[in-house]
Amino acid sequence: SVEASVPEPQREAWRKHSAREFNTSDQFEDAVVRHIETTLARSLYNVDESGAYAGTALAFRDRLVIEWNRTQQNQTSADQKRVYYLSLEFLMGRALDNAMLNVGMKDVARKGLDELGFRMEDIIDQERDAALGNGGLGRLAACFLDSLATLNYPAWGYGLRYRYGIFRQEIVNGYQMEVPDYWLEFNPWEFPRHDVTVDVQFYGTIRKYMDDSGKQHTAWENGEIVTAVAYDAPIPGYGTTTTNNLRLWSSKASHGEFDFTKFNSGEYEASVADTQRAETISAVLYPNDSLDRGKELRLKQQYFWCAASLFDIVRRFKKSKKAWSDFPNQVAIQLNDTHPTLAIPELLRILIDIEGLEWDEAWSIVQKTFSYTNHTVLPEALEKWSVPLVQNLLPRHLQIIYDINLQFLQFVERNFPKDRDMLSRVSIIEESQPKMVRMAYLAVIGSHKVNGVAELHSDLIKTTIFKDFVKIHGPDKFTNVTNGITPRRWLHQANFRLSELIASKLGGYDYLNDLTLLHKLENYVDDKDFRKEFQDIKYANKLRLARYIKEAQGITVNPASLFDIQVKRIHEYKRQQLNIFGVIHRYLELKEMSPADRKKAQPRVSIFGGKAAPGYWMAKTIIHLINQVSEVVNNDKDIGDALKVVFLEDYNVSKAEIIVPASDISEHISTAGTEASGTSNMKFVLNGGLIIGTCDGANIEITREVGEDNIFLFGNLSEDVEDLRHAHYYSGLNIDPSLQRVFDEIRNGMFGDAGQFSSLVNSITDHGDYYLVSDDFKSYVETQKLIDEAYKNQEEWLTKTITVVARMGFFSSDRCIEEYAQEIWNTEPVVPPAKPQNGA
Ligand code: F58
Repeated sequence: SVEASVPEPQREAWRKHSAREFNTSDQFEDAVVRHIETTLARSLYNVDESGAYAGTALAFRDRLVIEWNRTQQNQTSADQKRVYYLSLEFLMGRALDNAMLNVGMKDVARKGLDELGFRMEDIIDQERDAALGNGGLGRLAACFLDSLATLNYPAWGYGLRYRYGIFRQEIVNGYQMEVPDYWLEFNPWEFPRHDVTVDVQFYGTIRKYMDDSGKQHTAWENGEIVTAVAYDAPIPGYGTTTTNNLRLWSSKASHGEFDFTKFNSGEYEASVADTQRAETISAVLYPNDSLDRGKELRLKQQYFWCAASLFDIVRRFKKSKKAWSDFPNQVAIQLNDTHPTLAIPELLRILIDIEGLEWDEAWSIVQKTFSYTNHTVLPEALEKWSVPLVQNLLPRHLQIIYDINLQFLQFVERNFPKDRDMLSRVSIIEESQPKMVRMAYLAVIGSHKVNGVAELHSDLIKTTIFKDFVKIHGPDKFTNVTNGITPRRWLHQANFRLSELIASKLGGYDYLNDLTLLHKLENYVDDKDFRKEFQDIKYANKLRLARYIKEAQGITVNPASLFDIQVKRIHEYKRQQLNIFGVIHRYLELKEMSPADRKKAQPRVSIFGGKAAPGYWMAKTIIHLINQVSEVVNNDKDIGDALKVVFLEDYNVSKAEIIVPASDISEHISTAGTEASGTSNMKFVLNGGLIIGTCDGANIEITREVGEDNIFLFGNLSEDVEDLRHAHYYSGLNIDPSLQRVFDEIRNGMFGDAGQFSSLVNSITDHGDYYLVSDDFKSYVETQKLIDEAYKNQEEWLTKTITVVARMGFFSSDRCIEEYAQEIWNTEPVVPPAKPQNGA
């Protein structure tokens, strides 16, 4: 065992001096003040909130590190299969509040901070978001890390340590501007591991040679080397001591500071340029959330991260001295979308070129090790890399990909001799000009399981993009794991009062570890006191958001209005344009009413938030229109509180924690068949908000769980989408008069220079309305009317909101992780170690 390797006297000395966790507010204050005075070199007289945040974070970090070290040791001795979650994005948000709650020491810290003269909320607010992701895919990875630790699975996240996360959004004159997000100025949560490095090669040449025994070998040589340095962050589970590791790689020049030969020979600039080129690899997160642009730097990022992670995983495996055939019993690698697909040829390269395995054995290990999650069917998001690009950057990997393809196509040919077109359809190499590597096909072929992220989506991938592969590999390779969210962050942290209320009825916080226990809340749906408290909490959350809106956007909103929220990346398929057209329609109707009727109308606040990809003009136009409508409506004296429109700048995880608990209605209105799952839909409902949505993604399963009467569905179904598009093309659109009127007013300049919005309106009227806005508008507006009516009956509304919360148990990311563990990874949890007696 690990312990036996150190002599007892030394172990005794270490035990005696081993770091101790704080347990009381007094001990917490000790730790905070010590960090402020020594780590930060500040004092009582010059410490501000940022200093107090730093001291608090460092105090908690100490605690986490202790658990983290123990967890790693314990998992190593347990010698079980580990899960590696490879994701180019981890949208973590803030860490302090989460650490305090997961460790269960927030109250202790609150008391301590109070005694030191600080308010907990202000301290939490000092932290910058770790925004290393675009949207749902990155946030899902973060929820999964929380669940993996909470459920005691031995699991690591592997990603890139971007110096710049997703850009900060500023709205200037109604337009989105992007500001760089340099978030690393002070990040107490990461540990640089300058001793954990991997040299990663790019470019270079291939040499084939024969050894003395006549065996063929392939060497990849003479490339450019970039060094990957590990940065680790502890991931604490909730209610367990398990603290897992998130390892992010940072790139630097392989020769350290600069190339000294160049430096000495006077080529200062060249030596610095090399350094910077290396550092560029991990410099910035690509901010596209749906478009694959095929940039070389992106491919470099992907390989850099895959190569470093696999080297690390293989290094860890080799320490165990097990046979290679045991690799898939020790290692499960989940590919979060196709971004890490190069890990497949990379593992083959390691096994064959470096470790000397034969192809068949290596291939069997690879297939058993990998599994792949698909997050989209949108064709423009499916990754393809040009063959010449891959050839130049990764010549050996291209050969391996061709070898995989050859074997695969031979198999297909043997099994489907009659279907001649099948070969070109399923080939990893698309025969285009230039040829392209289809990464999704490579991921499917190299994995033993492929999953979609909601039932409809998992069915769709089997009948569309992977149809042939279902025939080839059989249907069992394809499965569904409906997404989920962590109830720790998205209920307990974001909506503590509601969490407390639930705990008071359910006899404690067990429900945070088994969300299905929420069903017991249905027993209280008629309980007067419970109802009152539930309603008060929603109102308080709306008040908190109203204050934030005032502070951030300068807009006054009435918290008694119906809060209607759509926050997510801005995209035509998510249809924020449908929402804003609906808002304009509402505005026009209000304008026409008599003042008396207007008074009777249900007051509403339409809240939007989300970033557009910097190069996505249509999305930016949608943001501009929302802001222009906001300007006009909010300043219209006739309208008053009847309608307010807000665009919240710079939507991110920490803002979501304020926004999500405050909705009455949230919008999840993608064109049917386009949103793979959605996860914010789950967050809103879990917090007692109802949703208006299409029959898309996880909305369908939410409906099944909460009941049709408790959700507002509208619009066309996914099976009709193709016919509708066809009809648009051949017989034109059918634009409802109410939508036509909206277009007319936009074109007449009601919201400023009409030219700004012509491309948006024309995309519907003249360019086929690909996202079916015209088809769904009427049903959307009618459904919004139903919502106004339903909201007027506050008692019934309240009953619905309580009922839906009680029925959301299915959507915990803990359930997802259990499904992945059983159906895909075949892994077991590792029981966390008991705490040592001396508290160390
Ligand atoms: C999202 N994908 C899906 N991709 O759109 C959403 O329906 C789903 O709930 C979520 O994944 C989790 O499964 C998504 O966020 C990206 O942001 C990619 C970033 C990299 C480029 C391609 C899109």
